[in-house]
Amino acid sequence: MLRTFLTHKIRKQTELSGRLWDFSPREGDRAGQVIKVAVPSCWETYPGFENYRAEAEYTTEFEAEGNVRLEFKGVSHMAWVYVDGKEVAKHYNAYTPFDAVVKDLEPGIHTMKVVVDNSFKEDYALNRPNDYMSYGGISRGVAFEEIGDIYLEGIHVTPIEAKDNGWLAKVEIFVNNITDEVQVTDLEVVLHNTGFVKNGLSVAPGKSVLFSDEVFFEGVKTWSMEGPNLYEISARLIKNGEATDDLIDRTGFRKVEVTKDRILINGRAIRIKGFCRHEDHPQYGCALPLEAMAYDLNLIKDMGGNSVRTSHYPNDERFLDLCDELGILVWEEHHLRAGDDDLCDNPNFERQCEQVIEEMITYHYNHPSIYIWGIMNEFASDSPKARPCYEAQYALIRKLDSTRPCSSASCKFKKDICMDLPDVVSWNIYPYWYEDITAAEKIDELYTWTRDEGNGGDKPFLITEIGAGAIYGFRSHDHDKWTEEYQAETLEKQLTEVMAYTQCMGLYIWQFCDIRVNREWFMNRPRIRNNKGIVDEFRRRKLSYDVVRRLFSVCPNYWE
Ligand code: ADA
Repeated sequence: MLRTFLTHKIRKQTELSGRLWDFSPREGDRAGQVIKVAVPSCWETYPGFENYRAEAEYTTEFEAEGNVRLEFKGVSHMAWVYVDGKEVAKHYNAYTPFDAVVKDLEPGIHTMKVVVDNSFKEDYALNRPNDYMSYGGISRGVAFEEIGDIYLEGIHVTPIEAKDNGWLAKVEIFVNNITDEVQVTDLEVVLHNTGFVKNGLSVAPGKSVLFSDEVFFEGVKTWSMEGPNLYEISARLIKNGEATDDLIDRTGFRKVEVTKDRILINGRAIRIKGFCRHEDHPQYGCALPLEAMAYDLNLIKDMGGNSVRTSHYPNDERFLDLCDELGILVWEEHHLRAGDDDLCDNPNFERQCEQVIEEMITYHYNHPSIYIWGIMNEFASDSPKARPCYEAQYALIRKLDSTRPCSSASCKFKKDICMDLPDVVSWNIYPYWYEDITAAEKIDELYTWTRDEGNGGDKPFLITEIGAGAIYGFRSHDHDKWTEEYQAETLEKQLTEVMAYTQCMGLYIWQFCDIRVNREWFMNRPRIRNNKGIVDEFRRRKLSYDVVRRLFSVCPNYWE
């Protein structure tokens, strides 16, 4: 399953992932050889391809006829899709879904080939050697769907207000008419106890909005961390009394607001006890199966965590589904980790950042767990050249979603010139690790500067990274850096000091688990890993696990 729930009961969807495909590298000693591999997967997990960075081909067959919609949840990093030898889609960026419609297929067996490239080049401005591993492969689910002349493309539900016995929400239904003529259809929508029908809607050729209105949903309960109530919304197209297509999505009703210095969910000021997490696992690369994702979230919950930051890219939708179900808040961010302002000279840079933002918000809009959108982690927020990128990207987010705040995790400290732009001020700090300073001093210095000189006003103030490294199993009485003892003691000090600073609305630990990094990052990265995980890459608990658990567990989810 591509999600944790069924998205169609009428439209026939067939999953192409969850089976073996043919894989063939295009370069190196093995160029042209074919091996059978499971999809989804990363090729770095196939023997002999641990460091393969080039193009490769994945091929499979499927039986269909008529109009077919292909859906890819994520191909890392660039994808070209061919059906029966003809290019039908081309997509940049590993971490967002994309689709393609192929019309009028003859009945029978068809071939699908996906050419995948994870190389580093100027064309892929956001895919660079980095402090995490950028894997290659069809790393998330794939399906094909049989569709008619018009099909439901998306549903957005925007909760507006809780009423006595339910919620008022805006509902938007998006439809795609793949013919050259106007089509007429009836629409039926159901959520919980509320259903409505619109007859005789006319749909112009191309993509359009079929319905947009405010609807009162009677009897629905509010979504919260403690009560993650979720509801399926089902839309159906009806012609001559028969359902021709359907789409089911899931949402939760809750309100996110930013007050002077806090973020409120349903009117209560949230206190973030979070973890930054990369999609990374020694056995699966970034293509974690559902059970491995659920295991990570169980560990996070066990430690008393209430939030995940999807550093540094949009995550698999099934992970977001699980967060919705478990009441875990999500900071989701587009794909970028650090870089100098000369990246702005790359003509692809801004366009690709905006493309990821657009796809992330369009596809992930209904997840109640996402409470904030992030952009450009540790980019050049100290540079006048980069400032227009921040302005443009915040403007785009606000245009696409006016209900959630936005922010950017900065490490530029007193040189930052973009603090006036976000809704929330966010800092990545490493006291006792990269900097010989206490966490209390560092946070106070930043808080005072943000308000007095940094133009940050009195917005909510958040620590988006704090942590220290430790090699699993490296114990020593000298308590030096890289020992589990040093990490545990450092986390104890960092968390205690930051959590005592009540002006700060919370923190994200860097990071949940140890991760593989690109081999170019070997310096300061023993084992070619970023070792700041509270658990190691196999999810074995370091000494700091119990420290975090002790401190997070007694800290409430809200400021009150
Ligand atoms: C930064 C960055 C992370 C990671 C971290 C570290 O804050 O955002 O991706 O590289 O530093 O471990 O140094």
